[in-house]
Amino acid sequence: MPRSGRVAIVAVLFVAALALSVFTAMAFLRSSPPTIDFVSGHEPGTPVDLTVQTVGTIGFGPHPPWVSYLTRDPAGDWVHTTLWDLPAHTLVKVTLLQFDTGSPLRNQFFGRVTGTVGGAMTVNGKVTSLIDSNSGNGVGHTFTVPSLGINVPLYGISSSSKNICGSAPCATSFAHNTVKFSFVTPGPGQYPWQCFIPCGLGFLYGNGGPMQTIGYMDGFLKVVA
Ligand SMILES: [Cu+2]
Repeated sequence: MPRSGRVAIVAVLFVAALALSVFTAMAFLRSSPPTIDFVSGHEPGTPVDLTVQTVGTIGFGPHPPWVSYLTRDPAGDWVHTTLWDLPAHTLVKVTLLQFDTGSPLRNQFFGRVTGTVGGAMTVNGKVTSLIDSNSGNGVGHTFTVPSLGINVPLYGISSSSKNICGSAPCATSFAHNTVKFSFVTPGPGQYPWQCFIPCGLGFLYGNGGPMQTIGYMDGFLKVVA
């Protein structure tokens, strides 16, 4: 091959590599999940209704097999995100639809409900403040805001359920547990929240992948004045 031909091939490969790098960088920058706005139009003194779901497999996006949270926006659409703008000093009434199976906790501490109004939650309508994960279906995920002392263990569905949801968003016709609790937002600030069950299957000790990725098992309460 003449020298000019080789130079042309190297040049083409270089441009292709450069384009791929730029594309990858842009894809990374674009990948931050959206923030759901619960502040605009909020009447001071009234509670905010927050509905989220936990799923065993998200089923779409860059990591279809990963576990994830999803959030229902004020228009009623499910959005793949864990970022919420919330008004300060406001009661947040959470409905959490848990579509995933569970397992015994490695740390029983996370079986206790803390930091919610009344230190309790309801699971399918029954008031409780503790899940003994060594009996029944175990715990699938937690909703935990460490800086606010909030922890809510999410009771798993039976692994022998016939209608386990395989791809999000999951309709309530699939096997699920309905968990309800309330908490009061603090003053303005960014408060990280996450699941504390090592639910990242296939990662070291279950703590990688979705456990470290905002939009899946981590998020932020963006509390604004
Ligand atoms: Cu989890």
